[in-house]
Amino acid sequence: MSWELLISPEEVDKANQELLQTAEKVGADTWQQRVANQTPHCGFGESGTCCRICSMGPCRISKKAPRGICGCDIHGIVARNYLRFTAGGSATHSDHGRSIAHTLYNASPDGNYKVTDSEKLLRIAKEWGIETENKDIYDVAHEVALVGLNEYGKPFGNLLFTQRAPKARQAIWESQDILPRAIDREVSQAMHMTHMGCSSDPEALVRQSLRAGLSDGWGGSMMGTEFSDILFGTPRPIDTEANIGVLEEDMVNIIVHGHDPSLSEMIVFYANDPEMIAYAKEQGAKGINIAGVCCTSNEVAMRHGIPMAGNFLAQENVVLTGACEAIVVDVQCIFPALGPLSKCFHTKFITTSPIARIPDSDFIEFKEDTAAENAKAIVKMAIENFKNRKPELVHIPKQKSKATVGYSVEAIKKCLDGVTNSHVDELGTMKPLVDAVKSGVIRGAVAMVGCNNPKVRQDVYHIELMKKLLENDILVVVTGCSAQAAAKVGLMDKEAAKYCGEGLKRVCRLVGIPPVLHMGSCVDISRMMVLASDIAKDWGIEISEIPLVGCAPEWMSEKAVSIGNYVVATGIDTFLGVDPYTKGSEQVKGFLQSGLKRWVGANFIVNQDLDMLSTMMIEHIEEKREALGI
Ligand code: MSK
Repeated sequence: MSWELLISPEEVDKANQELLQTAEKVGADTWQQRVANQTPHCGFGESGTCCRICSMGPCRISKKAPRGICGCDIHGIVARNYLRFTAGGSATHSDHGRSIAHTLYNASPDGNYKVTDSEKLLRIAKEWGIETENKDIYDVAHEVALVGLNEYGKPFGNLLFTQRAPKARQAIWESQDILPRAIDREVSQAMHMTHMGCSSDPEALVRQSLRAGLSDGWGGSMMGTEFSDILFGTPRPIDTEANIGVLEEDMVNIIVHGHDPSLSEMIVFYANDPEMIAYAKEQGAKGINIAGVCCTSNEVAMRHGIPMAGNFLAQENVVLTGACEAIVVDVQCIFPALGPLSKCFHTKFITTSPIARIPDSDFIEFKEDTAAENAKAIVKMAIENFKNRKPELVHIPKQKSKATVGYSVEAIKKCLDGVTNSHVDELGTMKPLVDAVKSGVIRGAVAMVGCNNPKVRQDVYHIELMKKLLENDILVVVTGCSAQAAAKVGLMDKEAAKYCGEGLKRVCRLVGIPPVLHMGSCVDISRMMVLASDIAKDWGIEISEIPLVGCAPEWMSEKAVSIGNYVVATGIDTFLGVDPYTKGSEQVKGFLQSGLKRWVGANFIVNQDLDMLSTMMIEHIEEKREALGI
């Protein structure tokens, strides 16, 4: 099959090379150089067998020294490291959710943040047993936010959102003793268990990894997603463009990067302010162009159609174009390298959160009550910086693709309803999709997520796997940097349906969707959990029986490990292209890559070989079909 519509990896490499030439010209440091400096990596660190939890060490486990000074063996050390990795990710996503909950708590009709999706707000209030009759919508919002905030530290009971899962899945969590309690408690317990002199039993440590992960996916992340929808709108399909070519040579380019939409929404709003546009023109630009990087990009693309400049490993590229007036960041996945790099150009590197303080940046603290002034000041700063561009350094590679993004669960159901008229309740149903899978028109689905990692050729694993799956009539749903990888090369263009197998091609054309569905940012993997739950309920089977697998071929962050834990604990086999520092222990590897099947009906599969990954995913989906007799 020739995929001539798509931008090829060779074309991407060529564009990257051009930008690296600019880096060389200005003496800038780039991640490509730093990877070379850091290679080879430490073998102990890579296998998870270095322990620095107390100050007696660090202890490195080898044949000659099989135990740490406290006597902990290799399995305990690897499992403790794994749990700490998970806890870091769970804390990060959940704190993002907490900050959105605070924003919702402070929303007011005449304030900076308002309720946009009152339907969703009322639905969640009902779900949580909050009285709504004759109440002002903002009173309901504050009550919902407060109940959400209590989910972080409530002393008793389990997380409310876990009740969204099918009963059978909830029973598995209960019987395996991994049903999450308060969100902060699971992270705290993870840190306590891994303190010197506590747990060294790998099974107990892996079990807590699942529970801490679940408190993220069915707690903090779900809160982040749902409350963002209430505040900024539930995504609906919208057209946009992606890749570095979305930067405009004659406009003020402002890049938003990070994760929390509270910042980017305000920047987008003020960049469209006629007063600001007039000011940009006064300064010699044709207007203001906002583009996104990483998950912030997903957030504003799916709600406003803001173009996506790139994913994680493209963050330095936007500065290297020499045409970036400001890169504005909030939290997570931000290279500290942006500080010194921006100093080689005219670019303003603006940090906004006390959680992500980075040297060589301009810090403008973004607060809920001063959000409008903060956003205006940032946009103004970028505009005034336009005149400082060095024309001899400006080079924007001409690469961009069309994309349709914004497939929330609600939007997917609406699209399906549109063609089948199967509308059964206010939210629609997954039945048409289930029927397409049952009949074999679609063989199954893959949820592809996660980052870039220089251990893997950038974006190539994401893209090549997607192509193989689409040819085999397997629907691909994506989030995070995987979503941008797809959008950048053209896989979210509805025209790309022509490359799918006959069945999937028919479905895409009938429903009017691209073959790769953009479901949002990293916290929006919680949308995928709801999707899987709704499919299981509408089909009448358990989640682990659905011909569905997860895949994070280029993952790199602690958040991705937390995600992996909750996706597997939800019953979805998950394929990884990068090892989570566990290969040092046969026992831990054994739990993660097979033992979990007995506990939760799914496990991890780790394989660095691209062809094997795709073959195994397709086989897995076919095995599930066979087990269902379809
Ligand atoms: S931004 S966690 S690099 S997906 Fe969510 Fe991308 Fe990974 Fe960050």
